[in-house]
Amino acid sequence: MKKVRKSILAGLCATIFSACTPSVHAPEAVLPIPQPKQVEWQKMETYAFVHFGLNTFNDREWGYGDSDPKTFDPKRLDCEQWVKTFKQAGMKGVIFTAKHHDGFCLWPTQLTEYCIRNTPYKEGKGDVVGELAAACRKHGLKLALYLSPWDRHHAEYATPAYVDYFHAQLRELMTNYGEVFEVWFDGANGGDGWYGGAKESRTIDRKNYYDYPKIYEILDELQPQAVVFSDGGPGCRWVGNENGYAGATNWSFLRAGEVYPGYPKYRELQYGHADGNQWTAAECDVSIRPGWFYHKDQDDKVKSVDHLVDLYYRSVGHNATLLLNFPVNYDGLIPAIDSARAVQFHKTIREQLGRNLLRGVKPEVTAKRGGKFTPDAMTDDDYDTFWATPDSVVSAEVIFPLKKTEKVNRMMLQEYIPLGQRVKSFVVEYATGDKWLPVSLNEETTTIGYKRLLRFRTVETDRLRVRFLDARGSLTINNAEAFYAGETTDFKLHSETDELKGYAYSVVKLQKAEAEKMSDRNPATAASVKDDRILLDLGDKKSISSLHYLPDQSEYNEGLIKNYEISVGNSPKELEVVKTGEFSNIRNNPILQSVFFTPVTARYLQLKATRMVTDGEKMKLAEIIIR
Ligand code: FUL
Repeated sequence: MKKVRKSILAGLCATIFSACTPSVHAPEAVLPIPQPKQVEWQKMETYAFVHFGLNTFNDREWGYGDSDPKTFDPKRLDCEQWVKTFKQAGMKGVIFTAKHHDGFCLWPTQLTEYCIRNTPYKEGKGDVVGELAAACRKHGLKLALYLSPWDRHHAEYATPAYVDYFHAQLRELMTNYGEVFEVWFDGANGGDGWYGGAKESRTIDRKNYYDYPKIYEILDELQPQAVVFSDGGPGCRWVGNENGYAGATNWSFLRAGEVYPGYPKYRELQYGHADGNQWTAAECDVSIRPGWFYHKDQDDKVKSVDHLVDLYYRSVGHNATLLLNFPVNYDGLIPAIDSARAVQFHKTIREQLGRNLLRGVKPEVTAKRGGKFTPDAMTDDDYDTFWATPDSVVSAEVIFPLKKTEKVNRMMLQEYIPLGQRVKSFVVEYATGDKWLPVSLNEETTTIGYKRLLRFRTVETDRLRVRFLDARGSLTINNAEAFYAGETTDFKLHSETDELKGYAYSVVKLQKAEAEKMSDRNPATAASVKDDRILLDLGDKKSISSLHYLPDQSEYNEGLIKNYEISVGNSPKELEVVKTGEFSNIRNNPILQSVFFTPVTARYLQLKATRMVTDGEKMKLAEIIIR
């Protein structure tokens, strides 16, 4: 009802305004942009993975391609049990291993005998893909399929004949089970296998062997709505780890053609390519147990609810999707403990993010485009309305006045990605008295994308402020929400002792005895620095994303840095600034100061004091930690 009235009103206003004011043009897209199917895919947010097959019955993670099909004998297989679990766990779909690397097909394929037709399951009449597809249809869950390009069973693997087989197999699978939302091509390939009894190691040209252009043609013909997963997409990309999280900085772009299965710099996939020209958002795959397939000895290693909740914030809340794997056991069921954890995980997220403190509030902004791109669009419930700044205005502030003073420790922001991902840097603050202070986070606030969730130390306030500092184009923010999640255990700000762990370094041009005072993990000793900067040498290139600075802790807190500039590089002569800013409130509260920046790989880091709290004073550093 609300929506109908709103759209009639909007229509009326549009007619009246267009009669008397020049119409406000919509922001231009900032390339690359997603295809509509990629937007729909990202809106799914969480979906399940199922690894099940001969491996399950042979206690293997990577079958060699020689396990006997007769061992596949799930006595109580029930795809509806799986699907009901996923529904209760808030999942929007399921991706199933129709064929894993061992080459065994869980549907009655006509193309190989190494398939379910030759198993005791339903006396060879079973079809797990078909049964799962039916259960999904019945309960309203989307289906997707994993088809391993690497096939350790097939005698002709590594020759052109296998590629023809693989394409025909894809065609068969994509024809018989209705629409799929994604097709999963795993990156593992090559190496040893059974290969029809040859038992040897075979290598392939990882970039060209499978003829991906042909594969895309097949999929465009048979499943045009499906998003294609592989290490480098093109539909969606691997996130570069199997732990279930994306970088806090996460661009939904890749440089087209650069990433392929086996890409050596795969850790970049956590962050995307900021200068990429192809929209390929990240998918975080992780198993609820240590292994992807079921192993009895992992029954006591199911991830805790806190762990899953933490991963949700670092996947969905980091502009990616969460693909959570359930190893089905040899009965053919998801074990009770796994489903209980998954359902509780979903319940916990719903509770934490249940009461949106920004719903319906009127945001105050420093830049307006006008027309329907009003600030109120950020706090309505409509995905497709958004606040926009005028063309070329890439920074602006938004104040969200709450209805009353509230405890707050979560914030959610969304950009309207159909027009591109834009925001490069932002800050979240809360009002206390007449001051604005930054909220305490444990990660950098750079990108937003489809969705960014922030967890921070609880504040009590009646106003929140987001300062958008930089973007690739005008701002297009369609949603802002804030919550009090309770005092939870999924999120721990690094404690002081955690913070004390970091890379070893030496300090260039500083006496060793003095330098040690800032790395001795003893807050009572502080290094005096004559210059306005220090250069730390990590000895080797390291992936770094934060600097932690404990100011002098002596009675009068000497040598406090007020404004800083951090630069990094691989030679002392070529340093690039990665972050500038101020250590807010350091005079009154000289606690550990943490600066997070976009992760970079570098050997040197320079901290420069561009302003001291007391002019003319030299820096004194109790501890400097680099992570
Ligand atoms: C990996 C595979 O090699 C694993 O067996 C599993 O399927 C996982 C999801 O992807 O690369």
